[in-house]
Amino acid sequence: MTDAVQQLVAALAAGQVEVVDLTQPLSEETPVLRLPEPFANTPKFRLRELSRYDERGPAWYWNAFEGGEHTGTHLDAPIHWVSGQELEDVGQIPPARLIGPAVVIDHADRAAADPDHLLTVEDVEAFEAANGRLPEGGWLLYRTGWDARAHDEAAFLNADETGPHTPGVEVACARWLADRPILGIGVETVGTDAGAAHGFDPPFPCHSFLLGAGKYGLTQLANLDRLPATGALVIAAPLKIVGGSGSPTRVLALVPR
Ligand code: 23J
Ligand code: MN
Repeated sequence: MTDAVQQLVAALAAGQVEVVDLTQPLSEETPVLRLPEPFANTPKFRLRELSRYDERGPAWYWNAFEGGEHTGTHLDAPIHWVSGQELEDVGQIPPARLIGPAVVIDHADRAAADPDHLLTVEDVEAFEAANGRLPEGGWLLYRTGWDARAHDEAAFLNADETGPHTPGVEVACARWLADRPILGIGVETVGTDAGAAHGFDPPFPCHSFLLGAGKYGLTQLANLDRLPATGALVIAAPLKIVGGSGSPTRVLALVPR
């Protein structure tokens, strides 16, 4: 008899478990959210070279980096939103809550037909009827195909004179998800809310309801098309920023093969 961790080690070595990287590359090209006036905006990710085997450091290469907490693939902690202001900051999230099962709802076809497409309660109930309940202590990952645009900021943000047009979640669905026993929602877009969600009632309902319920958001995910509808295990590892509202995050999925 081997223990569960040894079984996982053996399954990884035997190729019975694949590691899928759900993280987008982090660089100066990584698209970031753009809020309208008068709101403050987040800086882009940037590397500043300290030395590269030169007079500043003859045998070593290293950089300083800067960027917003909410840059690229990142986690939103409950304290990010006013509704969760008394709840956890990103450094306080219990580590056991950074590992959990995930299900994938795939609306890539619908988001391709309508960039303002919204997930509804009925959609999630139909998913549950076919696949079982949303996982307790796990993620709802919402595939929209938007990851294919992540290398092109204009296509990714998809803004025109009426504002950004990217898929998201209906107000009633965000309210309903906040009552489920999930860790939170993960998306492929720049934020967990739809591009048009500044005009919803309440504005930014995913942020408002889920973070207010102590849940988390994961954004700018990649490779959700490589996950099964159920059965993956997700590891989301944000930096342990003391007092932070969120952090760039390495997100990995373990998938049975
Ligand atoms: C601040 C204000 C609005 C939004 C956001 C941040 C995010 O999407 C985020 O990264 O949390 S919509
Ligand atoms: Mn965020």
